[in-house]
Amino acid sequence: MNLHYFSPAKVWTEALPIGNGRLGAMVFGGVESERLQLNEDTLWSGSPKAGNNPRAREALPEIRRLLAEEKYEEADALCRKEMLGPYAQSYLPLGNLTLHFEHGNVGHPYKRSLDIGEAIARTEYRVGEAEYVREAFASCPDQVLVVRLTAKRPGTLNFTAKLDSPLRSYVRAEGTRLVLRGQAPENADPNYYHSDRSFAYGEPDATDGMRFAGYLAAALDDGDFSADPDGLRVRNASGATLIFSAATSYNGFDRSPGREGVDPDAKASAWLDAALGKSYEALRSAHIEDYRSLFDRVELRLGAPKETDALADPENLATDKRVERYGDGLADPGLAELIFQYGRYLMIASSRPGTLPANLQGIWNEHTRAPWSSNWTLNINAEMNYWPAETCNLAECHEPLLDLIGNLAANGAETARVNYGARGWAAHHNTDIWCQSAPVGAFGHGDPSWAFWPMAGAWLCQHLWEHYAFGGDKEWLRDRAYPIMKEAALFGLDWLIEDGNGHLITSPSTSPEHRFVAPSGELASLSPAATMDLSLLWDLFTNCIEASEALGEDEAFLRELLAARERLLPLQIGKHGQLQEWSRDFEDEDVHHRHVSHLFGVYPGRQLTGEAEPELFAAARRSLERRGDGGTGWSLGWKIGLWARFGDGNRSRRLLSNLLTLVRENDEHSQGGGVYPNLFDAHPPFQIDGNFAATAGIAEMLLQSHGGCIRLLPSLPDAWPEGFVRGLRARGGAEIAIRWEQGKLSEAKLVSPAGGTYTIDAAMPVVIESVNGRPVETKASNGTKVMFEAAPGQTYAVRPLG
Ligand code: FUC
Repeated sequence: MNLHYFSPAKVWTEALPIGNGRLGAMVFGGVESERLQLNEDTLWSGSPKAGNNPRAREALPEIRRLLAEEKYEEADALCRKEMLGPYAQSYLPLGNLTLHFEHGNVGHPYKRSLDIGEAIARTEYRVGEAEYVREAFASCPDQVLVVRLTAKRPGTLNFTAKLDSPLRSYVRAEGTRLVLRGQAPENADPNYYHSDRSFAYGEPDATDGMRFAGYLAAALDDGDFSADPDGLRVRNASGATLIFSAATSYNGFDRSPGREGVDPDAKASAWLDAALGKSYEALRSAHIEDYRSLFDRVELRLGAPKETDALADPENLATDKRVERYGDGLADPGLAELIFQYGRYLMIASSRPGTLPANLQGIWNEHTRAPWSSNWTLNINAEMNYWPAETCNLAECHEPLLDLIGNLAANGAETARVNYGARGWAAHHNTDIWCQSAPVGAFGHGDPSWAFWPMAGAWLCQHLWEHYAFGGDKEWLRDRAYPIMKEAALFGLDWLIEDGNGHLITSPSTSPEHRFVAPSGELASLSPAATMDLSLLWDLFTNCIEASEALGEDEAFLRELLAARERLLPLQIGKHGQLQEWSRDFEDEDVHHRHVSHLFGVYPGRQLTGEAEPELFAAARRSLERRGDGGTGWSLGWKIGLWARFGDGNRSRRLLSNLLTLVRENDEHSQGGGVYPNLFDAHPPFQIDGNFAATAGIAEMLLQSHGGCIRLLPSLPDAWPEGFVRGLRARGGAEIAIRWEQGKLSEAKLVSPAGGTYTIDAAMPVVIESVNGRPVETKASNGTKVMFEAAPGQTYAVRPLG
């Protein structure tokens, strides 16, 4: 499991990411000049600011009236003028660690790699007789970045290590250390909005902005060392270990990082001191052990490439070339394995308990004004990041998002009250480290098609429910999740209005970012009851109902939700046989639009299944057919999962192939979605959501567990006739292993840590054959389904009948 290349990275999207959830680096692997571009996940612009807008509440009845009268363009204009708030803040780069070597710029042979089995980036080359090796990793247990440099010929390691930052900062040598100190701007606008304060720093001693510190130290095996502001100098050494630590003054989403911040120097220097007290081997083995405790939980084998394939030896083919060949139609199931596990690697590297959630770029960002502020877009991208967390056995990595939802709910209660006079909490299209919950858009600059979307709470709460549905922690559900879900549902109840025909609708609403052709022939965004709103509220109400049942409490509220769910405007089938995206059968702005919001109920939702809603399910499939197989990276990723839910594994795989299109930075021919040479998802530009969706989508092809039943191989493509997967998780807490041959199940194993009742659907007659390897009285399926009681920790083996 590794990515590798035979030349250094020329651009950022060729560099290799390492991270411990909080600290991240992009490793370029240069010969004469090495660059590690650095990030710390709490380094953001701005400070807590309420963006709520009381004018929204006053304009709401008028907008609803305009929409009832089908005056769509007028409603859009009024919404833009009256209902928006300020833009959210931006995630920022920390800086760079650069190493200048005194051995010239030719290293030959040369190789750099990222071993995702151990989470270590390696650069190896020779200069003459001297062999140089560098290893870099981001340790979670020790909270530092570690770079180990060795030269096999004694005394030939000569280099200078420097720190710099694109933010307001200075570098000093303090004793034997190099210290970078700086501050973040009080405001950084999105790169598509321009104001006098687009990138504005506060007064040095009275700033509201974040402060940060980075510390670099070296531990030498031998040779000479000196430190000055220009860098740490290492001369005539054979081995050296560099340790980098960093911290910011971030002190929670509701405190000014400037005026009420923590001391970044105290944190960063404590981590540095502790790491300096350990040997490189100790740091390295603690890192590997920690990483593997998460990564090793899931194994995937999709069969070896055929001997005739040029890829019989993928070790000698650079990963970007391998992607190119995949695009050429070469069978290479190993690349699908790699992209699957890479998503898990990226999640472990960008989202750990106590960190912030993975943002649009995970934690890796070099831009001071990054695309879409590298923050959290809530109408798809932030949720998509976490689609693999539960199914791919990384439930702990889900926690940062779950924490963020709690903070957002706190701010969102004020937004619901001020903007809409509603109970509960609401959040919108976008948020940041300060948990901005109001609509964005600079009070009139943003377009309602994206800026106005009060449904983020409903979608995010699905994550709280799923964490419980997979993990089964009732105490957590009662104390943490359910109260937040309930408050989101209260907002939903207040946001719904009567349509005059006995149904409940939302108004105004959008199908995020996609406009329709209004009767006037103009494009418009706002209309009553877009399908996504109805599906999100169905999902939220259903999850709250099931939560209240599981907890045995809050029955009155449960009944209120049942009644409201019953009265939601029914979803409709349009003139093309499609699932209507809006409550009227409008024509699309773009039938190939990247968002497929109206299909939420198919995936990641569970409202529409072939069993429960055969007609709507078929219509949803028709909608996806019409959308086509193109799109941005994340859009392709979403469609992998959707086709898996429709049971079409070949189509899922086609979408996966489309996602495995090589995109090169600054290449005007690279237009559509795909992956960069470092396998980062290309929107383009880089956005990490597509990586996570690909991982989740592959899992969904092999195992599904929505709708009360565990489906084995529900969507296996012809191209993966043999395979094995272990460690995928199903709702109800079971871990599943599946082996298949000639496109058919040969054996499955289920183990449930807490035990429970499970129904397995193997799409063929099966028997439960053994428990913990001991043959038992076989229990055969009724048709293709078998229901059984699993005792805690016991392994149940399922085999085809006969
Ligand atoms: C939404 C999408 C864009 C992009 C952005 C970050 O606005 O429509 O494609 O992913 O989020």
